[in-house]
Amino acid sequence: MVGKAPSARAGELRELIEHHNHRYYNLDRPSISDGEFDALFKELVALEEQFPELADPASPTQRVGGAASEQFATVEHRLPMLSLGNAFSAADLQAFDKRIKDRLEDDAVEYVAEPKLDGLAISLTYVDGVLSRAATRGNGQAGEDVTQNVRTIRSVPLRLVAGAPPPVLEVRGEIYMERAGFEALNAAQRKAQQKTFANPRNAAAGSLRQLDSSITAKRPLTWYCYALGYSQGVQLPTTHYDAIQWLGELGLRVSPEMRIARSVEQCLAYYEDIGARRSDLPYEIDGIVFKVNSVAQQLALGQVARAPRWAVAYKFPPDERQTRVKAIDVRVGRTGALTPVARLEPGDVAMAQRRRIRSSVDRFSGRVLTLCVVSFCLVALT
Ligand code: 5U1
Repeated sequence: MVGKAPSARAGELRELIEHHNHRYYNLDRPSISDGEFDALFKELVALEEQFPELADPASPTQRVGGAASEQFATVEHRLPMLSLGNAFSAADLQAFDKRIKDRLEDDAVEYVAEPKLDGLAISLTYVDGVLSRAATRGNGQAGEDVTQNVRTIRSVPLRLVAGAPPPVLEVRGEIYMERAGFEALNAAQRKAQQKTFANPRNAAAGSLRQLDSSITAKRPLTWYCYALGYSQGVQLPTTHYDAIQWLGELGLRVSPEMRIARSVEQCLAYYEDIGARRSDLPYEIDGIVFKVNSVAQQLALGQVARAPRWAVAYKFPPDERQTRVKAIDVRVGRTGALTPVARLEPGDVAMAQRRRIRSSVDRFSGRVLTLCVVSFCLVALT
């Protein structure tokens, strides 16, 4: 660092580290070796130790820090975080397309298609390009402040990379765990005789909601952003597709699978294509999200209840893996309530399958309960 002022070198190192982080985590295109990256990182750590006045919470050295909290603070969303209506068949999707065209009185509608990740919705707010708040969806109006934890996720930039950042920019997306990371985490949990997670979604949720961010830092979480939230002082793109491309240029992680579909037939072809490749993707998805591309058309369509009229999640059928119910234990609670618990053969049973088993067990439970009430009445009468 010959001849350079410490503050200038620190700034340069921070930019370089964020740039290489972005190439590594978001673009999958590293241009330096791990050793070279570590050398830059170590140089910055040493510089910040030597000159404490250079401290900056947005420095890449500051991802994990602060004491464990007692609980998460509640934060209001400036704009509600909406959920999505569902489609379960091609006919549902065609009906969605028709509703949109009828309402707009316009047949010129383009869609943006992307996989629906099975994770947790998140809102990230950048103020002057610096990550200032991360909040869960909560009830859509207010969520939990998980900033400390989200800061530990390497693919979430602490500072936006390109040019002059907008004064306020909120982005929304999904935090998730890739299957490989999930398997490795469960193997480590088993080895440490700690509880394992049922699926990547549970693992992601459990990891994000740790009160001690140093635990979150060890979990293989990542994310994709899929929408803009509240913003100030910036001219936004006029299509959803361009907005997401712009977020990618700012250094945020966006899905490489996002495509424009110019007709409902193209939407259906996309759904089939991703469906066929679903098990090859490194993460779990439960459907495809289709959104009207034009922001002007989105505004004209508006929303119903808590879901926009301009977007839909076309769900995949439940995962059909087979397992055997070995036995059903009926547990009697303190109040006399009977809870049937299915004992399954070991193996990974998808969530949906578990839900179906639960509902058939619930029906069984209803019958057991009726039987017990009838027997009780008979005993009481005799
Ligand atoms: N890919 C994707 N997932 N997802 C979830 N896009 C997307 N959009 C969402 C949600 C809840 O909501 C929009 C209304 C922004």
